[in-house]
Amino acid sequence: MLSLPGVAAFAFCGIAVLASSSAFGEQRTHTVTIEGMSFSPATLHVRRGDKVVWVNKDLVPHTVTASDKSFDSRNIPAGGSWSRTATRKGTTAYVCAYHPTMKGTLIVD
Ligand SMILES: [Cu+2]
Repeated sequence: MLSLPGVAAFAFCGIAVLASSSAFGEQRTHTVTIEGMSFSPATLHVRRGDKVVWVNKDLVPHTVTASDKSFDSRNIPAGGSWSRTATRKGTTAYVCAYHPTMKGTLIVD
């Protein structure tokens, strides 16, 4: 009988560690390069809590604007960058507001 609380505490601890490593584990940073009027990679797969940096290597400004308006970098000047932390699970398509043929997809698990 005395061992039961110990087992329960150990099990709870294991669950807590698993939960924290999946939802709030080490934050990773992913980079999307904007170059030649396109996003590369066009489709990026990240985990919730990860940081995504868009780097504009073109000589003209661009934006990173979600089709559902959930995020919008506004103007990213030539040579500039913009970052955000992925907080919401799901798939979000985005475009450059200046050049709507530039399309990207952010997938957050
Ligand atoms: Cu653009």
